[in-house]
Amino acid sequence: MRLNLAQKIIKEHLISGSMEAGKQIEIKVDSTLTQDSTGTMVYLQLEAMDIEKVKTKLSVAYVDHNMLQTGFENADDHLYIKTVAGKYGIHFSRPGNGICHQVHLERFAKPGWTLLGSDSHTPTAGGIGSLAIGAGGLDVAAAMAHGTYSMTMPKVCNIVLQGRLRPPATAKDVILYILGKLTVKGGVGKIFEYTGEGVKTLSVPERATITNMGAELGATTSIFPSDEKTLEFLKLQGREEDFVELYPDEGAEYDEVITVDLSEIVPMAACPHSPDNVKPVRELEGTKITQVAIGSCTNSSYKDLVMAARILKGKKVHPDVSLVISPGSKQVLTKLSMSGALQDLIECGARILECGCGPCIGMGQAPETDGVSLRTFNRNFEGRCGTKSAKVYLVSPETAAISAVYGKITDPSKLGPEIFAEVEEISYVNDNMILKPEDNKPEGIIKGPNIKPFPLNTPLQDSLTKKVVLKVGDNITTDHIMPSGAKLLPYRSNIPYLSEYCFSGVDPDFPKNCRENDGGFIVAGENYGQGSSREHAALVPLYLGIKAVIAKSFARIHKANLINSGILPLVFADPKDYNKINAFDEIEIEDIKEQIKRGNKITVVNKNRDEKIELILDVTDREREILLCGGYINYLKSRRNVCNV
Ligand code: MIC
Ligand code: SF4
Repeated sequence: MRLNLAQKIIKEHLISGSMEAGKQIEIKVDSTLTQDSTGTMVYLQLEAMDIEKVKTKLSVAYVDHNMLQTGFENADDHLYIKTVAGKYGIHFSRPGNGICHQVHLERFAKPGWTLLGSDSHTPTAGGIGSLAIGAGGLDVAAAMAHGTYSMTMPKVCNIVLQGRLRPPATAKDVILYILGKLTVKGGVGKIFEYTGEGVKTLSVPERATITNMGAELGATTSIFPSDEKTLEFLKLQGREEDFVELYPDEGAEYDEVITVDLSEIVPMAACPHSPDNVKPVRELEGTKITQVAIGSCTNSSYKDLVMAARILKGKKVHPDVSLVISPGSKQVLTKLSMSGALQDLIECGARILECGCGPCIGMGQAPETDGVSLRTFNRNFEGRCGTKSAKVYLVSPETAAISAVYGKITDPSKLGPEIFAEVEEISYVNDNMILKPEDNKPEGIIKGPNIKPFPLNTPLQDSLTKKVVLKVGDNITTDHIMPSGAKLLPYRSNIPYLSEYCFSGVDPDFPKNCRENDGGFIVAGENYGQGSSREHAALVPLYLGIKAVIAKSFARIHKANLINSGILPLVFADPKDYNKINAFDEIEIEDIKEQIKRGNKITVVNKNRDEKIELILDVTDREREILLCGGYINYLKSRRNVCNV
């Protein structure tokens, strides 16, 4: 059989199952990454798994999200992660070293390897030919403990790139264009595999911009072949020995084929408040802006920032605009200073932030009331920037930089050709902020007072009668469920504290209603839980007593997080039945264990209408077991009796 690239890598790592779309498979995990805002939970869970050392070939713990240290909380988290990394044989990337995905691409990611990360943008490493998947914390902890990961075999969709980009169009515009076509749920259950003549014209960081935002499509991952461009990137990073050439087999088959002509791509922007609300920049020209933010794991490579510097050189940031720049890695920042580009950025009036996620996750730089912010990031959900009334547009660094000068959205097409001369790849290497396990020998694991135990569910009851404590519409994000930002991120290790803010932007009474009704059910529309991998969006509802979410459909990582937490992800057999349940209706699920054991059909009764509704529990046999046990940790306990939580 002629295999595509995704199938080739999966085949090489397959432990059990068959590579048929929709079937359960278990694969070997070569490497993992965590970041601090999901990492504390991951490591608490890893500790509960009672292992000596990680079973992966490489695991890296990054600190890049919770970088503001306004109190002891974030610093406590950093210290906990550092000590736990030392104990289990995990590399520790210190605060200041950069954003996990950018640093991983530069220093660690390898073509042909599997990577599981507790962050939804882990597929960034698909730009170098890794099969890189974002997952919930428990799955990543389990991958470190056992070296394996179970998932549903996705469909593989081929995106054939033809032609070459015509400046000022960029890789960011390509993925925005694809998002506009396929929408934020267009990738659910799929891997996007890029092929075609156009691939050769894109550098590894450009490819990584595209695979990074595959997360916004809802895809399991996205991947590029490993070719001469990959070799060039690895060589400049002193990692030539990590190179292997990887292509799909000649005549490989795909479940779907989409063709994109790079030469037709023009500068694009995702308008408020969704990454798929895409328009050509020229249609938005003249929109007044108040903030420009350049950076994030999508667009903070050396080339991205050099392009911004070239455009801003000798100019002045518009008086009505605040321009902030957060470089993706310490290597990028150092190289910018060596090449003089940093000087151009500082001179024009840019505010240089430290290397990290920063404004992308609302860690500072929240815009003013009704502000309009142009960002090179990947998500523009309402309120994510820290200001609910702000409007966020997602664009390329080129569009962002020129707009910062004019104070309004500006099409970069007016820039002269000299701006678009070739930019050399990042050739600078410095790992002195990466602590190797052999150099990190803590005396013990240090847990400050902010670090609280994670909540555990109880095995499923025989029947459940609960009120619908919340009814929401389509595309609810994990930012809606468990908001982040500078005020809440410091409490990612403190579920009781976070629970007071669950759904705070949607229904501030949600925690109270859960408490007064002894938990309950949530009813939702399509694509519930899109966005981040944060399992807090499941752990906090678990803590508040949520037993099931009944939705028209779910986003992949969030569905896995609900199952791992022992919360039932139920889907309406007929989406129209969404209208048959109102907030505060009482729903009864009788003989639930028996129903789950029998198959995937679950019948519930809306007691307020005395009406039966058919639901589907679309899970694998393993997931069925996990739900019956009341979540993954209980499942592990029941199987191996090794957990000491
Ligand atoms: C995000 O971009 O939303 C985050 C913050 O990186 C999340 C992880 C988190 O919530 O900590 C993600 O994308 O998974
Ligand atoms: Fe960090 Fe933003 Fe990337 Fe998430 S999307 S990893 S917050 S830079």
